[in-house]
Amino acid sequence: MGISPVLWQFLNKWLTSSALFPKEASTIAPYADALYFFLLAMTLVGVVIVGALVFGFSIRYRKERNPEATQIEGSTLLEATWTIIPLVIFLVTFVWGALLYFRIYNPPANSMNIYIVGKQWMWKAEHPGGQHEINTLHVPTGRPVQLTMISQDVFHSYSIPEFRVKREVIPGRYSTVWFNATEPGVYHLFCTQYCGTLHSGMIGTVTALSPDDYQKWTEASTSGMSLAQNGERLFASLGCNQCHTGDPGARGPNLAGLYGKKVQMEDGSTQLANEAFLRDTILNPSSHVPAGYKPIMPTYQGQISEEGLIDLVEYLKSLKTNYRVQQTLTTATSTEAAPTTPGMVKP
Ligand code: HEC
Ligand SMILES: [Cu+2]
Repeated sequence: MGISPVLWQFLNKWLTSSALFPKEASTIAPYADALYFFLLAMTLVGVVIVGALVFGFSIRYRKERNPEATQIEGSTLLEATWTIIPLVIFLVTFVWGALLYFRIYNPPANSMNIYIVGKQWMWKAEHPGGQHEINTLHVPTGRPVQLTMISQDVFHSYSIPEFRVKREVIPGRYSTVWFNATEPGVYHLFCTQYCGTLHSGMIGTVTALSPDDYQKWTEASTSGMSLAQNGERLFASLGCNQCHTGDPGARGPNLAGLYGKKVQMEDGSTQLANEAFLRDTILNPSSHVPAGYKPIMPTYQGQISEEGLIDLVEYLKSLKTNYRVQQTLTTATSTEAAPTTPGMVKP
């Protein structure tokens, strides 16, 4: 920051208290603002210099004082100056912006993950413990929170101005963003991508709670089943376990420990088994055929909701050893008679 911290705090306080600027409520916010104010300051400097020159020259070289136009052949020094100084400013802005970009788009490895599903016209949030929310999001302060987001229909954009968070939410693909909330409070949540008639109503609140209060909130709003447990039930009711038994001779590959691995594909390439990979193998299995297997897995396109896919992905992520796959086989027989399964697409 170019200006003194005291002056900075004063300016910031004044801007937020006069409602000209959203509060800074995440660790990234001061950094985003510093760049923003730098850009603003450089723009003002440009406006002042150009404005003063236009104004001054039009007086100094007015017709009465200069009836005959003078031809000036140029000055290398002058031209070099007005090229090099802006170039340095732009390069500084570029490097600064790139560093900030990487900070904003690379979640720390220890972030907790919350899923967001956008649809016309609401925001659904799914916590790992199975808590569901609509148009609200509860997060703890003081730790990095990653949002893994996807849209069920059109493009949306998830924006929390006080956290300086804004990211596109795209149909068919996970996008992520992260923040570390610094102050407990209730903040605005907006959709910032025009998404149809009720776009302006696609708003909500983000509640940042102290770690203790967050703990209490998760306990109070639990649905009894974590995402992975929901996924385990889906895995059984969709018949995934008929092929993915975890046995060496099974028709489908063993899924235990798959998450985070580099998978050797039939065509010789390798693919990283991340969330996007797991989701896509369920929808487009033929584009992810591991070496040694035949493309016999059916596609589940149109049969599982986005929430169901999240449950399955969380279940597959939780499969560290073969033990749970085997356990699923027993669960399968006991849930077979269940009439409806959460996560299935409603007809
Ligand atoms: C008919 C048998 C069959 C069923 C049913 C089946 N799969 Fe598969 N699965 C396979 C086979 C074979 C492969 C590897 C070749 C391919 O992708 O088609 C595979 C691949 C996968 C992979 C990638 C594994 C890797 O190592 O790259 C995942 C993840 C997966 N299946 C999950 C599921 C889930 C979740 C379900 C249920 C919604 C399911 N499968 C249902 C046979 C099946
Ligand atoms: Cu929207």
